[in-house]
Amino acid sequence: MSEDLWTPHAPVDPQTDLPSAPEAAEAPAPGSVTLIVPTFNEAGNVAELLSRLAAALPAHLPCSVLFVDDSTDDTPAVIEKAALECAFPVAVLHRESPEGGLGGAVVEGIKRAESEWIVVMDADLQHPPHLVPELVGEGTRTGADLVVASRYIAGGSRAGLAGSYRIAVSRGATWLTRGLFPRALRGISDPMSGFFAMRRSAVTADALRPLGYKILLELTVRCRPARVAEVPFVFQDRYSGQSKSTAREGLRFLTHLAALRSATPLARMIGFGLVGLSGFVPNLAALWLLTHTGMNYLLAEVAANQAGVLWNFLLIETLLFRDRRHHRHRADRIARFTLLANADLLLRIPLIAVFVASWGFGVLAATALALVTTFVVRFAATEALVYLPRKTGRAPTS
Ligand SMILES: Nc1nc2c(ncn2[C@@H]2O[C@H](COP(=O)(O)OP(=O)(O)O)[C@@H](O)[C@H]2O)c(=O)[nH]1
Ligand SMILES: [Mg+2]
Repeated sequence: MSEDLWTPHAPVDPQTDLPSAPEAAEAPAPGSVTLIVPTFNEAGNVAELLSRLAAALPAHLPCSVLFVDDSTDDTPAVIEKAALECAFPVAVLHRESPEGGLGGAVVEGIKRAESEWIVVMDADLQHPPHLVPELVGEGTRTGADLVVASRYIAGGSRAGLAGSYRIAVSRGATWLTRGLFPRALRGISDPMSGFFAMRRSAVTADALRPLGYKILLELTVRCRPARVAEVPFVFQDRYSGQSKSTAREGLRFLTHLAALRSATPLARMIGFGLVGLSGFVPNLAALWLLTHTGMNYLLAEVAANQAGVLWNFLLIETLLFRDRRHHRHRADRIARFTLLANADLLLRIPLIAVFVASWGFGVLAATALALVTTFVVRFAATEALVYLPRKTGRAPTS
């Protein structure tokens, strides 16, 4: 990662060419602002963005712009050139390895911001720059920790969202997200928005595990800002270049949702159960395939069970334990997970025998209780033996 220091540009009075006196602030005075702009190959947009920001930012709002850049083109050089014309400080943080994509870039920016407010906006002018002072002003006036620019309240619109397919996807994603996080997203009509202002003091940067585009969702669910406000905005057309969002980004979004939703042990256990249920499908499919190729049905049972185990492993790794994979090598995790899954079968039979013989349960009740017991034990054992940090604290080398 390479980092340029702030490019120092003191505000200048265009009449006298001397540093300008700050305008008389209206009460209450807004705090300082760091504008964080993630960029990925936006060379055609950054100069226009800076010029529109220069026109929009009032002199009494101390503002600096930090581009967090993962570009493979000359965007950083274009920013540096355009910054020479700006009356506010502009910096570029170029990342050699774009971890976490857009969300990761924003978190990198947040970690460096020391101002009272952070404003996050896209570089392609789909987020109108003239709204920056309004977002911060609304937060200052209402005492909110987070002010979201929303397309879904009166006065807002998603005009610039190209095509009915993208509108439908955006609407569906919004419904799904609000349904999954009704409490965390109370008062936020547009959790998919990438344009918002947040008080730096309300962000716990170390708690953030961003993945892909939905950084506002990450911030609201993990940091739980106490007070939230919204300002309507009209989503504009892209000024230049093309959207970087792909179908893969959609998959990342679903993974991100699962990771956020399974942050508590209870939610993780429910997810673990659902994944386990879904494992019946590959298990039965493999059984059908193997018996049709002439394999003995008992051998086929054992082999097909492994297909279910592998399916479960891949899903829980991606959806439930994404942040905890680095404590052990993948082969180590697979071996432990498979052992636990197979031990589950072995444990269940003697347990059923105990429930029937010693506790006087009927066979069905004993089987149901054994299933629940081994499920809970397997979940706890998976957490403890596969995904908890190792006692020695040694991380695997690769
Ligand atoms: N730093 C960084 N910025 C990104 C990345 N992907 C997209 N962006 C930026 O995030 C903003 C929104 O991306 P865009 O492609 O316009 O998404 P869309 O508005 O959903 O079509 C733009 O400023 C992009 O340059 C990334 O991987 N890293
Ligand atoms: Mg865009």
